[in-house]
Amino acid sequence: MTLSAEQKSTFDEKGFIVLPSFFNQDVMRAVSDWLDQLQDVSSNTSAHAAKYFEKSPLTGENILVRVEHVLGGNDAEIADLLLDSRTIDALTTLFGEAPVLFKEKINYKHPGCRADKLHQDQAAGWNAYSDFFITMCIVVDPNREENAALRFMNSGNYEKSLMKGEWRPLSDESDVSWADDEYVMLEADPGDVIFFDCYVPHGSPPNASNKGRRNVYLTFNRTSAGDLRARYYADKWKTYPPNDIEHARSADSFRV
Ligand SMILES: O=C(O)CCC(=O)C(=O)O
Ligand SMILES: [Fe+2]
Repeated sequence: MTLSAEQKSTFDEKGFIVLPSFFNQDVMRAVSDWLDQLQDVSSNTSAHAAKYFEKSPLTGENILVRVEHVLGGNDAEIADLLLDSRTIDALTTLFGEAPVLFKEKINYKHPGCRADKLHQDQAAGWNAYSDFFITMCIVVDPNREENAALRFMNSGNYEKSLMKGEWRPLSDESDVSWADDEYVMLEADPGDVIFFDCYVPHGSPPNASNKGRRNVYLTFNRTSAGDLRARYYADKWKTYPPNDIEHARSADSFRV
């Protein structure tokens, strides 16, 4: 999609833009069905998918919180739907050159899921790969205040570099007491998309409701930085491998 000059300057100033109804409801139904299949332990639709389970700090249950590395196997149809020419055009405008996929994940923010503490994505070890990334967040289920809608810094008042050390959140709070006037809550509907840079502070509270919400996060780098995905995942499997429901990690261990 061709972004306007105003959308581009908003992105440059604030580090994010919201594009309502970027994907239509047919596409979102297909994405929702795909996420259901990925979650189903008995189905083998995507043998390469890496699942992450954690113990809920709210309920004590072991729950799925994330699936990574989901494009590139037999998910080509979904990849075609999501990485269509509109997506590539928008990213090309925002980067100033063509994008390459760096990583992809689905956050299953099910009831009981812990907070995503306030953070910059770049702090998740990404400096080892490149100094600039843009993530496309695709909203699959309604994101509302009650089910832990994302909060983003809305003032542009952040540095385009790490504001704390690697792996450190910007706030240790699990609630969103950090989300003052400088932040905006992004309630959003299926098909809405948020493009955001790797430095803009954001996070969400625990999901204390009985309504899950799933968002897909596709992260890209500039073509000039190279094709980094295989190296990123090879490194990740060594330091933070997927697990299964019987070996759920504590919720304190989570990473971006
Ligand atoms: O889904 C969320 O609430 C936040 C996810 C996030 O920021 C991340 O995984 O980096
Ligand atoms: Fe994040």
